[in-house]
Amino acid sequence: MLVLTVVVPDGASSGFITVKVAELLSNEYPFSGPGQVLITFGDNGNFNDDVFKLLVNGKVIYDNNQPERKVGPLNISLEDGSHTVQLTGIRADDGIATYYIEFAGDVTSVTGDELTGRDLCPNTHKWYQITVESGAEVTKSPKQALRVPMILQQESAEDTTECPVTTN
Ligand SMILES: [Ca+2]
Repeated sequence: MLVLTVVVPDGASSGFITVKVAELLSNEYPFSGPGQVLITFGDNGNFNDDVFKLLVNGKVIYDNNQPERKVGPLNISLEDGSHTVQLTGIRADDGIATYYIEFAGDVTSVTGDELTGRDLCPNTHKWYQITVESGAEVTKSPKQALRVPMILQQESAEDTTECPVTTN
């Protein structure tokens, strides 16, 4: 057996590797790199005041104490298989923690909590189990199926708050 060291070009995520010697072509060797998952999340309430933290497989991906309408898409490399995504509430000053999360890229399924809501209160969590399959993005259609359009949730002072009110 002959061992060859092959450098896969940047940007190639899956396909076949062949070796060409003179005019002779080898067999095709299937190749797939890690899956590329795109995660977008934020505050979709009409008041942009809520703060969330994102973890994937227990590792902090995004942690910033500023309310954001839209964080991402964050590009995360993940091996094929099942992975855990966690969105944690950090701040919801008005007591209504409006959130959304979207998955795109090499994701074939998402299960778990609601992808949008108004109850991601401080120190609570939303959990998602995603299945990653490298190269899925190119074969999947339509990939928008896993995404929710940004429609702002209405919040007003008359609304009942979803989060326990803390007095400092
Ligand atoms: Ca809010």
